[in-house]
Amino acid sequence: MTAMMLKPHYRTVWISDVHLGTRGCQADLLLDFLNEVTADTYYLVGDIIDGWRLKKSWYWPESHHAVITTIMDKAKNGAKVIFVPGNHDEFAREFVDMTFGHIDVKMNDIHETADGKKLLIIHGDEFDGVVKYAKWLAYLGDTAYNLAIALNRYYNGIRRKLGYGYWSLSAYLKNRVKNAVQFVCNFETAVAHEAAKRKVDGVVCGHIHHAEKRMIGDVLYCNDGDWVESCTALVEDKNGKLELLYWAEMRQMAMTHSQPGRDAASSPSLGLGKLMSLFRITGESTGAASQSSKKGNGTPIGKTA
Ligand SMILES: [Mn+2]
Repeated sequence: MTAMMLKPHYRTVWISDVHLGTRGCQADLLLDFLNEVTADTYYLVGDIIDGWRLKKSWYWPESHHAVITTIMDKAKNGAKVIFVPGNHDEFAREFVDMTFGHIDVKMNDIHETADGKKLLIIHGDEFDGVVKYAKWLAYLGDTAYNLAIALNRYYNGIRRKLGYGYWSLSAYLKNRVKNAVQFVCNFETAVAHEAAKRKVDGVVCGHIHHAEKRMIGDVLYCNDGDWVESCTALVEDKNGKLELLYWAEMRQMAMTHSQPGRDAASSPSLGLGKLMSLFRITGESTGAASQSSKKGNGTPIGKTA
């Protein structure tokens, strides 16, 4: 618990797949993370703002806006902030090599750790096509592999011009749960392959919402996860040591205690049968049951809930 006394400071922090502008985004947890953790350099590794979803329907609560202003404040106050756009915020790819409010926009980047490791920083969506056809590409070799990456870019460019959304790997995975493990594995291999080709020591990416840090061949593969489900960040300490932080788990206790209104919402964990009997008892004692029986729809429990 002594760690709670001092706010942790890191040399570098990587976050991605925040999906601001969607209901799934865990903006409150991310704000908590940004307030509790400081760093010299922040990498925003894509899909920070969900432009696709915002185009369909506008959803922009205060907490989502606060994430942007908090990051911009950090940049203004001297932290280095580098934004590598992803497929969901690819509108920002038009501004690559420009600076906005002290935030550098880059297509990709090379980060050198304190102990001299070179890491390629990419979002990772360019490998979607490779992941889909990984088995054939393994046979066909590097030329086919490079062609697949180019085709993927071309294909999504056409889709965009026709007004379709980006082909989403995560949505694809959710519909094919059985193959999800294989697909994640294919993605990781494809990204590591690219890093090896570029002769770097490792790679940091996002995109598949699956935090990971492991060696793939000679390449250190890091995925900083997401802020929709797992709420994870990759961090580098002053010695160059890399670590994944599972913020939702680390802060779970503090967060549940700071939300007093959550007791009612968590009661379904009692089990449905128990919950229904609870409603029946309270319904009878307050006379709600007799009211609903007058309506004659016979579902007092559903109505009171
Ligand atoms: Mn993505």
